[in-house]
Amino acid sequence: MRRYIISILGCLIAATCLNAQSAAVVNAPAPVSPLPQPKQVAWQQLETYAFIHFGLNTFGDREWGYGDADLNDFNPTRLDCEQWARVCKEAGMKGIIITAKHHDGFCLWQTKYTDYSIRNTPYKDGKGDIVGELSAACKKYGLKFGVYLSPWDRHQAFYGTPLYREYFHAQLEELLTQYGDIFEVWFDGANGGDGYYGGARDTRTIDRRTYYDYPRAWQTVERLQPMAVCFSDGGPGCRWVGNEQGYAFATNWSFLRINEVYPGYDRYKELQQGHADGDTWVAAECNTSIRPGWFYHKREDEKVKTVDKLVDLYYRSVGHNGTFLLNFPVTPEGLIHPIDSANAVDFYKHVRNELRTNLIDKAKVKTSAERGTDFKANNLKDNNYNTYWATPDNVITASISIKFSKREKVNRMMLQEYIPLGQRVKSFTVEYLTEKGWQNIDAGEETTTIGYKRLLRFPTITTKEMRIRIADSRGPICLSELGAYYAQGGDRKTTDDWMETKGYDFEKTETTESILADLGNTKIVSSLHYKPSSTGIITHYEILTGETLDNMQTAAKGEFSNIRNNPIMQDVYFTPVSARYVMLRATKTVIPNEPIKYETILIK
Ligand code: FUL
Ligand code: CA
Repeated sequence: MRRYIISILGCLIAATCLNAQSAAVVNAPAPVSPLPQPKQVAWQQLETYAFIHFGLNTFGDREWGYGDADLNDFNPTRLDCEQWARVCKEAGMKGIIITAKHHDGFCLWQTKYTDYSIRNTPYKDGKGDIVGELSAACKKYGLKFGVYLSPWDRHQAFYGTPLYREYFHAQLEELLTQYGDIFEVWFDGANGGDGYYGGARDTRTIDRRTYYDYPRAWQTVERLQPMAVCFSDGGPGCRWVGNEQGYAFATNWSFLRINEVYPGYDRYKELQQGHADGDTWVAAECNTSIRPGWFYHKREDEKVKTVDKLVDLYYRSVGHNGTFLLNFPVTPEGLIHPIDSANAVDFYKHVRNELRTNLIDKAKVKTSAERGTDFKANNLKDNNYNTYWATPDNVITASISIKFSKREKVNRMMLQEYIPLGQRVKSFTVEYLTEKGWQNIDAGEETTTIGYKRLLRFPTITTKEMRIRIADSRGPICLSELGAYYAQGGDRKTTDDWMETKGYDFEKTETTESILADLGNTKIVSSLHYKPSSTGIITHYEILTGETLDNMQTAAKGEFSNIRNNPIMQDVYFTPVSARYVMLRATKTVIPNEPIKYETILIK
């Protein structure tokens, strides 16, 4: 009994000491939900990583294979996954995600579940395994590794039945157990309906919300690769940014109203800025290809994104609180094309040069309010993301003053919130001191959210003093790091998309499903180029040509693959023919029976 009392007393004394100690320490601000999981924070800190699109499509010159391509076509002669890894590393990419299986159903690994795989191709006499080869190359170069497994499968006869669901889950298990650590699993939302389907050649629609049983896939990932994040339109790990051009909006919340979003979500444009009132943390991943298409097409060798364009996208993805997923379409030889690698490596050099010298390092930083000991203003400039400046409870507006030791030129800024405690800032301004007093910088976009990282570009200012004013926040402000830089020659650049060369002049007659071009007289015609508008988008087409209107012949017909998500110029080349009239006819549109529209039509 006595011993019992003593030990209770001991506990009480220990507890009191603990309390006394923590009273001296200022508590961290309470988290403001939704909160990221630690693995989501680690994923966001990767900032830039690469995509590889490669498969039978590469050999068929297609964006979306129908699922019937001949396996003998797959024979890269110089394939070298280490070349891919080296290029990505030098381009500053922290990992690589590969299309293990795209919509055509062709598998780049030795799967046990289908014959439609690398095992039955001439590549390495059927002994190759490109998922394995790339995972080894990534390990060697210190890159993370991820897989894209297309839920839609245009090859399998049983696509659309419960059996296919089992197939999909079994393949997922293979990919998660045989190739080491995986950092991201990509579940695409596309389903265009028609396909080969084991020879049936029909159209199959599934219920995008329920058919694949995604919750089961997410549990499998959690169980087998607990550090991996799952990508889809609605996460749960990270979300599509709602466009395939590689940028997020300036205002970008890392939240979604999770029950509303599903793969193939109709209101996908909302994903560009997230849901400010969302209940779940699902940050944006900005994906784009270094070329117009995702797979390699020789005709796009002239259309590789320029260094300026890539740098611009970096500021609008990583600098808009997202990650940047940059795709390399590997060539039929099996290599990243030299134009692509040169531009990507140069892109990284440019970004590093622009943000090389942080003028904050030598500046004096003071804040209007401070929480205390562990949350001082100096935490904003210690190059450590895990230390942060915070305001006291209930203080949701504040200013940060930055004094340089001399007048400095500045045209870039960086702000980072400490996201493990939530995304908070709703509105801020950046000012600089001039002879006439304080003036706003001209960021050219709204300065609202910050999130994990916000980068601003503005015309060069010269000043001794700057000031950041946080005007509104969802709770006490918690900022990790600040940056101010002078990028040489770096006044804000806008990049125009490349100019298309001109086609023939024509007079047009439009109906709801066709556009008839009259070239005025007979010409040799060999291609039609179509850029869709935002509505009335054609997915399946027929092109007819003729010298007279009563004798029009089909010159080409087919599908504009992936046009809804990637509304780029569609190029159709056909056997040259002499014609005065050329007709583009829609046999199917994204929204059935919607009158067709277009942004550009060129006939050459
Ligand atoms: C899209 C797919 O349909 C494209 O082919 C590509 O893989 C892209 C990354 O995602 O939705
Ligand atoms: Ca810090």
